[in-house]
Amino acid sequence: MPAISAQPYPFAFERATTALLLIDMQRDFLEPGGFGAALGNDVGLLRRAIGPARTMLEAARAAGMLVIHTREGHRPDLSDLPPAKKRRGGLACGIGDAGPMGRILVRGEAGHAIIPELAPCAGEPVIDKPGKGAFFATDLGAILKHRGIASLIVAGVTTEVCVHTTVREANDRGYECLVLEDCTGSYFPRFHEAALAMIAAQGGIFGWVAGSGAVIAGLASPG
Ligand code: TIU
Repeated sequence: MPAISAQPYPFAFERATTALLLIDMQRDFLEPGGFGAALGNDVGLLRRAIGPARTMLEAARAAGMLVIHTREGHRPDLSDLPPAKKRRGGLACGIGDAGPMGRILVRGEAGHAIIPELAPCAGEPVIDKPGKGAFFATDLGAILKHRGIASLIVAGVTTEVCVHTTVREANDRGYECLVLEDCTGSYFPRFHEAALAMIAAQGGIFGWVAGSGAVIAGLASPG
């Protein structure tokens, strides 16, 4: 069992019972013309996570760890889109509306896809989620249970929104969560820092925080 350097104290995990969870690394959040941009954000701020996340993904695959991807989005008929979520922000071009990458946050549209750098491989579950948390209204919990997963190494965007909501959900369900500081990102750098600090504060109230290098070194160790 590797035990890696992390905040607030070393994180121990078994390869066989740990999954890498990549949250919402979608074109709609990371490329111009999608939901992130519609909300007034600079999508470039998220892109610094792509390189480290790709290296982490390749290491997890090489170690034989389960990799799970999530995508935030809605049915084409928008029947799973809460009216409150549609209304929020009063956007001229919001969820379900036509943008440069197709209808925003709608399943099957170009913008809803995971960015090519982190495209899922055959056999890697992809969870389509209508909310911010990856457990809400999805079969993620069942998949983790059937695979015997106890720990989650979490990457993706955005740190304080979908990553945080998912880690909070996972923590309440009994999972040990490690959040990767260099493989997550926010449109607001100060929110990224605060969100990571909140995970590890109070003795790891939600889990652990580490850089991907520590995890990759741990996976390479014989332990
Ligand atoms: N707006 C924002 O920061 N995030 C989202 O809307 N979704 C995710 O974080 N995936």
